[in-house]
Amino acid sequence: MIEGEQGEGAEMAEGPHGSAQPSKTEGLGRILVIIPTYNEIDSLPGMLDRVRASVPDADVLVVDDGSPDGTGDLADRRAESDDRIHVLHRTQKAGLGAAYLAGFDWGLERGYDALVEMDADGSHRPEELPRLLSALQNADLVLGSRWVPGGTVVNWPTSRKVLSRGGNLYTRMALGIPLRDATGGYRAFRAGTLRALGLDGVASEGYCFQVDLAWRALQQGLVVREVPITFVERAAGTSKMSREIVLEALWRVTQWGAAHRWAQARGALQSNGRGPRRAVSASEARGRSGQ
Ligand SMILES: Nc1nc2c(ncn2[C@@H]2O[C@H](COP(=O)(O)OP(=O)(O)OP(=O)(O)O)[C@@H](O)[C@H]2O)c(=O)[nH]1
Ligand SMILES: [Mg+2]
Repeated sequence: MIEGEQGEGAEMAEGPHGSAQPSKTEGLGRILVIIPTYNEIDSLPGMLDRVRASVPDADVLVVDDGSPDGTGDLADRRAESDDRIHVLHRTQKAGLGAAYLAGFDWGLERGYDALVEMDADGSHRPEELPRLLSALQNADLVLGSRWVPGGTVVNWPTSRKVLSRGGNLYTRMALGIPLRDATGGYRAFRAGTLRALGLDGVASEGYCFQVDLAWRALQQGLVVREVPITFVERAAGTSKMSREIVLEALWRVTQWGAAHRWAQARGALQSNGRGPRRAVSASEARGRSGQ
């Protein structure tokens, strides 16, 4: 189930993006903000400061895949002086999806109630975190969305806008879902949502990981809300986006869409076939019993 327009309007009424927002996290329980990193030494310190200032009661987990630039060591130093910051070290770069799955496991094992996905490169503004969490009060999954009214991107070249909008249009059409931004990675999940998604079966790695989780949530009938965000192009470090990541998304979304349509068509055929048979057998049964 999707709650789009209504949810967006409600969120936008709370104030302009980036303005000081009262923290609306009461009732959500313990919150964990998961930040996957690979070579983000220039961006991470500022992000940690901003997350801690924006939602002081939330814990932060940095999931570092052995960054050669020392991001993991920097995170360790921050964790030593701040009880709310934690670090999960992994030995090699294994993709965004695998890093998040490890982060989710870490958080669920420790009993967190709400888990947030956030990039380290400044694209996801920590100041918008209270709005995402506030929306989670009435949802199972909240998507920070660049492509709903009120959402925007800053400093993106036209080529990236075309790729993101095109990818989302294709995803919407292939899967038959109304989400405007299924590829974005600024999200808040309830712990129960993550448990319901069957994370053991998730093999997607890049953008596709985000589509995979949103698609699973919709198929489970969970409440998914899109909330407008201002997405800012990274100011430091280098993108890990690659042609392989785009191709993976294209391939997997096409497969899921085809499988879904096939299941729908088979279901329709079967129920067409079953309807009359059921009626016949019922009347036969009545005939046999002499009614
Ligand atoms: N732990 C881990 N983090 C990763 C990996 N790949 C990317 N990341 C992190 O995931 C976040 C998103 O990656 P980006 O390179 O910003 O990818 P993107 O946002 O799609 O691309 P840009 O818009 O060009 O920045 C960043 O915090 C990265 O450091 C990985 O293999 N392992
Ligand atoms: Mg980025």
